[in-house]
Amino acid sequence: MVTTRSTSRTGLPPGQRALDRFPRFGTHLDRPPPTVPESPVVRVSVPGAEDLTLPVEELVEPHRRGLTADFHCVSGWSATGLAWEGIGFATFYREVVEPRLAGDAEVTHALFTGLDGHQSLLLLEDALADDVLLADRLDGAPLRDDHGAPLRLVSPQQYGYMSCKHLCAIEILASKPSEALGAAHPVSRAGLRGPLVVRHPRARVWHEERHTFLPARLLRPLYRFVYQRAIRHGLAGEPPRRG
Ligand SMILES: Nc1nc2c(c(=O)[nH]1)N[C@H]1C(S)=C(S)[C@@H](COP(=O)(O)O)O[C@H]1N2
Ligand SMILES: [Mo]
Repeated sequence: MVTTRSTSRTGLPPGQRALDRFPRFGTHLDRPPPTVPESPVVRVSVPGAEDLTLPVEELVEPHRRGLTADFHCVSGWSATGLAWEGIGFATFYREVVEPRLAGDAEVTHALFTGLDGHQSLLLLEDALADDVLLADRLDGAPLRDDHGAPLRLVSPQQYGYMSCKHLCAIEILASKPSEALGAAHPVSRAGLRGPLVVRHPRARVWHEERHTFLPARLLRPLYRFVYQRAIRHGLAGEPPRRG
Protein backbone atom coordinates (compact mmCIF):
# COMPACT_ATOMS: atom_id res chain seq x y z
CA MET A 1 0.00 0.00 0.00
CA VAL A 2 1.32 3.44 -0.89
CA THR A 3 1.38 5.96 1.95
CA THR A 4 2.04 9.66 1.47
CA ARG A 5 2.38 12.62 3.81
CA SER A 6 -0.19 15.36 3.65
CA THR A 7 2.08 18.38 3.31
CA SER A 8 5.74 19.16 3.16
CA ARG A 9 5.29 22.03 5.59
CA THR A 10 6.70 21.60 9.04
CA GLY A 11 5.18 22.77 12.28
CA LEU A 12 1.58 23.71 12.95
CA PRO A 13 -0.58 26.17 11.03
CA PRO A 14 -0.99 29.63 12.64
CA GLY A 15 -2.92 29.74 15.90
CA GLN A 16 -2.99 25.96 16.49
CA ARG A 17 -1.76 23.99 19.53
CA ALA A 18 -0.91 20.30 19.44
CA LEU A 19 -2.67 17.81 21.69
CA ASP A 20 -1.14 14.44 22.50
CA ARG A 21 -4.55 12.85 21.75
CA PHE A 22 -7.17 12.82 19.08
CA PRO A 23 -10.41 13.59 20.91
CA ARG A 24 -13.88 12.94 19.62
CA PHE A 25 -14.95 16.46 18.85
CA GLY A 26 -17.53 18.30 16.91
CA THR A 27 -20.91 19.79 16.59
CA HIS A 28 -22.73 16.78 18.03
CA LEU A 29 -22.35 18.19 21.57
CA ASP A 30 -23.33 15.41 23.94
CA ARG A 31 -25.01 13.09 21.47
CA PRO A 32 -23.61 9.58 21.04
CA PRO A 33 -22.20 8.71 17.62
CA PRO A 34 -24.85 7.50 15.16
CA THR A 35 -25.53 3.79 14.80
CA VAL A 36 -23.68 2.34 11.85
CA PRO A 37 -25.69 -0.02 9.65
CA GLU A 38 -24.38 -3.57 9.35
CA SER A 39 -23.64 -3.17 5.64
CA PRO A 40 -22.98 0.54 5.26
CA VAL A 41 -23.47 2.25 1.92
CA VAL A 42 -22.85 5.69 0.49
CA ARG A 43 -25.31 7.36 -1.85
CA VAL A 44 -23.50 9.15 -4.64
CA SER A 45 -25.23 11.74 -6.74
CA VAL A 46 -23.88 13.34 -9.88
CA PRO A 47 -25.79 15.99 -11.88
CA GLY A 48 -27.61 14.51 -14.85
CA ALA A 49 -27.10 10.89 -13.74
CA GLU A 50 -29.14 8.54 -11.57
CA ASP A 51 -28.06 8.26 -7.94
CA LEU A 52 -26.05 5.22 -7.11
CA THR A 53 -25.54 3.38 -3.85
CA LEU A 54 -22.09 2.00 -3.13
CA PRO A 55 -21.17 -0.38 -0.32
CA VAL A 56 -18.36 1.24 1.68
CA GLU A 57 -16.21 -1.86 1.39
CA GLU A 58 -16.37 -1.98 -2.40
CA LEU A 59 -15.66 1.73 -2.62
CA VAL A 60 -12.34 1.67 -0.78
CA GLU A 61 -10.75 -1.74 -1.22
CA PRO A 62 -9.48 -1.66 -4.82
CA HIS A 63 -7.86 1.74 -4.29
CA ARG A 64 -6.67 1.55 -0.70
CA ARG A 65 -3.82 3.92 0.16
CA GLY A 66 -2.32 5.47 3.26
CA LEU A 67 -2.03 9.09 4.33
CA THR A 68 -0.16 10.53 7.28
CA ALA A 69 -1.56 13.89 8.26
CA ASP A 70 -2.17 16.34 11.08
CA PHE A 71 -5.75 17.26 11.91
CA HIS A 72 -6.71 20.81 12.82
CA CYS A 73 -9.92 21.87 14.54
CA VAL A 74 -11.01 25.48 14.04
CA SER A 75 -11.23 25.85 17.83
CA GLY A 76 -7.44 25.66 17.94
CA TRP A 77 -6.36 22.09 18.75
CA SER A 78 -4.41 19.86 16.41
CA ALA A 79 -3.78 16.11 16.49
CA THR A 80 -0.51 15.21 14.79
CA GLY A 81 0.73 12.28 12.74
CA LEU A 82 -2.57 10.48 12.19
CA ALA A 83 -2.24 7.44 9.93
CA TRP A 84 -5.34 7.21 7.77
CA GLU A 85 -6.29 4.65 5.13
CA GLY A 86 -8.91 4.92 2.45
CA ILE A 87 -9.46 5.94 -1.15
CA GLY A 88 -8.24 9.30 -2.39
CA PHE A 89 -11.18 11.58 -3.14
CA ALA A 90 -9.57 12.42 -6.49
CA THR A 91 -9.45 8.70 -7.32
CA PHE A 92 -13.09 8.29 -6.31
CA TYR A 93 -13.90 11.28 -8.51
CA ARG A 94 -12.06 9.83 -11.48
CA GLU A 95 -13.47 6.32 -11.08
CA VAL A 96 -17.04 6.98 -9.97
CA VAL A 97 -18.03 10.55 -10.79
CA GLU A 98 -16.34 11.42 -14.06
CA PRO A 99 -17.70 8.46 -16.07
CA ARG A 100 -21.24 9.60 -15.15
CA LEU A 101 -20.81 13.29 -15.88
CA ALA A 102 -22.10 14.65 -19.17
CA GLY A 103 -19.19 15.97 -21.23
CA ASP A 104 -20.21 19.63 -20.93
CA ALA A 105 -21.38 19.49 -17.31
CA GLU A 106 -19.89 22.14 -15.04
CA VAL A 107 -19.51 21.08 -11.46
CA THR A 108 -18.40 23.32 -8.62
CA HIS A 109 -18.93 21.75 -5.18
CA ALA A 110 -19.06 18.48 -3.30
CA LEU A 111 -21.54 18.12 -0.45
CA PHE A 112 -20.86 15.46 2.19
CA THR A 113 -23.54 14.22 4.59
CA GLY A 114 -23.04 12.20 7.77
CA LEU A 115 -25.44 9.75 9.41
CA ASP A 116 -25.82 12.26 12.27
CA GLY A 117 -26.98 15.05 9.94
CA HIS A 118 -23.70 16.99 9.83
CA GLN A 119 -22.86 18.29 6.36
CA SER A 120 -19.79 19.84 4.85
CA LEU A 121 -19.55 21.68 1.57
CA LEU A 122 -16.23 21.80 -0.26
CA LEU A 123 -15.23 23.59 -3.40
CA LEU A 124 -14.44 20.83 -5.84
CA GLU A 125 -10.92 22.17 -6.25
CA ASP A 126 -10.31 21.79 -2.50
CA ALA A 127 -11.85 18.31 -2.42
CA LEU A 128 -9.60 17.23 -5.30
CA ALA A 129 -6.35 18.05 -3.48
CA ASP A 130 -4.17 14.97 -3.45
CA ASP A 131 -4.29 14.59 0.33
CA VAL A 132 -8.08 14.40 0.61
CA LEU A 133 -9.25 10.93 1.54
CA LEU A 134 -12.46 8.98 2.06
CA ALA A 135 -11.05 7.10 5.05
CA ASP A 136 -12.24 3.87 6.64
CA ARG A 137 -9.22 3.16 8.87
CA LEU A 138 -7.15 5.10 11.39
CA ASP A 139 -3.88 4.02 13.02
CA GLY A 140 -4.16 0.48 11.69
CA ALA A 141 -7.73 -0.25 12.79
CA PRO A 142 -11.21 0.30 11.35
CA LEU A 143 -12.51 3.78 12.14
CA ARG A 144 -14.09 3.83 15.58
CA ASP A 145 -17.58 5.20 16.07
CA ASP A 146 -16.26 8.36 17.68
CA HIS A 147 -13.96 9.14 14.76
CA GLY A 148 -16.50 8.68 12.00
CA ALA A 149 -17.34 5.03 11.30
CA PRO A 150 -17.93 3.65 8.79
CA LEU A 151 -16.30 6.19 6.46
CA ARG A 152 -15.28 9.81 6.79
CA LEU A 153 -13.81 12.57 4.76
CA VAL A 154 -10.29 13.65 5.74
CA SER A 155 -9.19 17.00 4.33
CA PRO A 156 -6.08 17.84 6.34
CA GLN A 157 -5.50 21.30 4.88
CA GLN A 158 -8.96 22.48 5.91
CA TYR A 159 -10.39 22.92 9.41
CA GLY A 160 -11.90 19.80 10.95
CA TYR A 161 -15.55 20.67 10.32
CA MET A 162 -14.96 20.04 6.63
CA SER A 163 -13.92 16.44 7.37
CA CYS A 164 -17.44 15.05 7.62
CA LYS A 165 -17.70 11.84 9.67
CA HIS A 166 -20.10 8.89 9.27
CA LEU A 167 -20.53 9.53 5.55
CA CYS A 168 -23.79 8.33 4.01
CA ALA A 169 -24.02 10.64 0.98
CA ILE A 170 -21.70 12.43 -1.43
CA GLU A 171 -23.31 14.86 -3.83
CA ILE A 172 -21.47 16.50 -6.70
CA LEU A 173 -23.13 19.83 -7.42
CA ALA A 174 -23.33 22.19 -10.36
CA SER A 175 -23.68 25.24 -8.09
CA LYS A 176 -23.53 26.27 -4.45
CA PRO A 177 -26.67 25.03 -2.65
CA SER A 178 -28.97 27.72 -1.25
CA GLU A 179 -30.02 25.65 1.78
CA ALA A 180 -28.17 26.00 5.09
CA LEU A 181 -25.91 23.06 5.84
CA GLY A 182 -27.14 20.32 8.14
CA ALA A 183 -25.69 19.99 11.63
CA ALA A 184 -25.35 17.11 14.07
CA HIS A 185 -27.31 18.96 16.77
CA PRO A 186 -30.00 21.70 16.62
CA VAL A 187 -27.98 23.88 19.00
CA SER A 188 -24.87 23.65 16.88
CA ARG A 189 -26.97 24.40 13.84
CA ALA A 190 -28.06 27.64 15.49
CA GLY A 191 -24.46 28.26 16.60
CA LEU A 192 -23.08 27.75 13.15
CA ARG A 193 -25.42 30.43 11.89
CA GLY A 194 -24.60 32.84 14.70
CA PRO A 195 -22.26 35.79 14.12
CA LEU A 196 -19.23 34.36 15.95
CA VAL A 197 -19.17 30.97 14.31
CA VAL A 198 -19.60 31.28 10.58
CA ARG A 199 -18.04 28.51 8.57
CA HIS A 200 -15.59 29.71 6.01
CA PRO A 201 -16.30 28.41 2.49
CA ARG A 202 -12.70 27.18 2.14
CA ALA A 203 -11.44 26.95 5.74
CA ARG A 204 -7.81 26.52 4.70
CA VAL A 205 -5.73 26.05 7.83
CA TRP A 206 -2.52 27.53 6.43
CA HIS A 207 -4.43 30.72 5.53
CA GLU A 208 -6.17 30.67 8.91
CA GLU A 209 -9.58 30.96 7.29
CA ARG A 210 -11.51 30.46 10.52
CA HIS A 211 -14.41 32.75 9.77
CA THR A 212 -16.02 34.34 6.73
CA PHE A 213 -15.90 37.94 7.98
CA LEU A 214 -14.05 38.24 11.30
CA PRO A 215 -10.25 38.19 11.52
CA ALA A 216 -8.92 34.87 12.83
CA ARG A 217 -6.64 36.46 15.45
CA LEU A 218 -9.65 38.01 17.16
CA LEU A 219 -11.35 34.65 17.35
CA ARG A 220 -8.47 32.54 18.62
CA PRO A 221 -9.01 33.26 22.36
CA LEU A 222 -12.78 33.15 22.08
CA TYR A 223 -12.88 29.83 20.26
CA ARG A 224 -10.38 28.42 22.67
CA PHE A 225 -12.45 29.52 25.65
CA VAL A 226 -15.70 28.20 24.24
CA TYR A 227 -14.28 24.86 23.22
CA GLN A 228 -11.83 24.19 26.03
CA ARG A 229 -14.54 22.64 28.16
CA ALA A 230 -15.53 20.36 25.32
CA ILE A 231 -11.93 19.34 24.73
CA ARG A 232 -11.43 18.57 28.43
CA HIS A 233 -14.69 16.66 28.57
CA GLY A 234 -13.79 14.69 25.46
CA LEU A 235 -10.37 13.83 26.85
CA ALA A 236 -11.61 12.48 30.17
CA GLY A 237 -10.45 8.89 30.42
CA GLU A 238 -8.90 8.83 26.97
CA PRO A 239 -5.26 7.71 26.91
CA PRO A 240 -2.61 9.72 25.04
CA ARG A 241 -1.85 8.33 21.60
CA ARG A 242 1.87 8.31 22.12
CA GLY A 243 4.70 9.26 24.38
N1 LIG B 1 -20.72 13.79 10.90
C1 LIG B 1 -19.99 14.67 11.62
N2 LIG B 1 -18.79 15.05 11.11
C2 LIG B 1 -18.03 15.93 11.79
C3 LIG B 1 -18.48 16.53 12.99
C4 LIG B 1 -19.75 16.11 13.50
O1 LIG B 1 -20.21 16.55 14.57
N3 LIG B 1 -20.46 15.18 12.78
N4 LIG B 1 -17.67 17.46 13.64
C5 LIG B 1 -16.62 18.10 12.85
C6 LIG B 1 -15.63 18.81 13.65
S1 LIG B 1 -16.02 20.37 14.17
C7 LIG B 1 -14.39 18.29 13.88
S2 LIG B 1 -13.16 19.17 14.66
C8 LIG B 1 -14.06 16.91 13.48
C9 LIG B 1 -13.67 16.11 14.71
O2 LIG B 1 -13.32 14.80 14.34
P1 LIG B 1 -13.01 13.73 15.48
O3 LIG B 1 -14.26 13.60 16.33
O4 LIG B 1 -12.66 12.49 14.77
O5 LIG B 1 -11.91 14.31 16.29
O6 LIG B 1 -15.12 16.24 12.82
C10 LIG B 1 -15.90 17.08 11.99
N5 LIG B 1 -16.82 16.26 11.27
MO1 LIG C 1 -13.96 21.34 14.82
